[in-house]
Amino acid sequence: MIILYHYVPVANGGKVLIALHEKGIAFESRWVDLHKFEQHEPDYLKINPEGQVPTLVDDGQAITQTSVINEYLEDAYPDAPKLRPDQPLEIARMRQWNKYIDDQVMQAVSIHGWQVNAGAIARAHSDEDFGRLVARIPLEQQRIKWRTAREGFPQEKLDEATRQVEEAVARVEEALANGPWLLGEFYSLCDINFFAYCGGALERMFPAIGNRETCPRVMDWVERMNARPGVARAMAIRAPEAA
Ligand SMILES: N[C@@H](CCC(=O)N[C@@H](CS)C(=O)NCC(=O)O)C(=O)O
Repeated sequence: MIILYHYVPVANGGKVLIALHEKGIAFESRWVDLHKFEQHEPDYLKINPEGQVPTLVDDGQAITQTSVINEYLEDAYPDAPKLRPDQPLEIARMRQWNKYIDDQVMQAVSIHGWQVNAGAIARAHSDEDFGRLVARIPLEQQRIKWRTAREGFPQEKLDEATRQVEEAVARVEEALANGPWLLGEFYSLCDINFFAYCGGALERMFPAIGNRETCPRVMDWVERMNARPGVARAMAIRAPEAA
């Protein structure tokens, strides 16, 4: 049995939720509320010692890191619809996209997400409470990120992140000339990856970049993504009490 520990269906959580729904793999959802810092609770740290979501637990074994999780699903559930091509060269192309998206695009979009969302969560706590919550975070880089989000990221860092998003969207716009998907005819994990971290939120977070004038092919691709039943089902997931 699969259990997925996750938060809202965007970014890292959205990426695995979409893959599971696209593949039609049954799973149990366990909500980890980042607003309540539940990802750093001792019980959750036993499942994922890095204190991050999502974590997929299959038959009692925990798997972390979204791109690893999504490729695990390809290997462990070969009868489910495939989201990874068969040919070695195509697989390499998919992984090149995934590496670029994970290492650069996710980081760039995430700074803006942290500035707005994590910043608000962090500022809702008193200095004392916040200090206590941050002390429980296992990863030093995450402790730094939470503290920075509370104070606000430097403008140069935000501007550089925006430039990287612009560059990524231009790269995807160019690749989609041979669409409809990033690898051409084959819909794959790199479409899901770019959508979860950037494409799905592009119009809302970066309206000056994500619009029909600057990137018409990307905007059409976002529509195609949203029209997929697996994507729609994943995006509709809400906290248990709000469902
Ligand atoms: N590289 C990790 C990143 C996971 C990650 O950054 N998760 C975020 C949620 S979108 C998180 O848990 N943030 C809360 C925290 O770090 O305290 C992956 O791909 O799974």
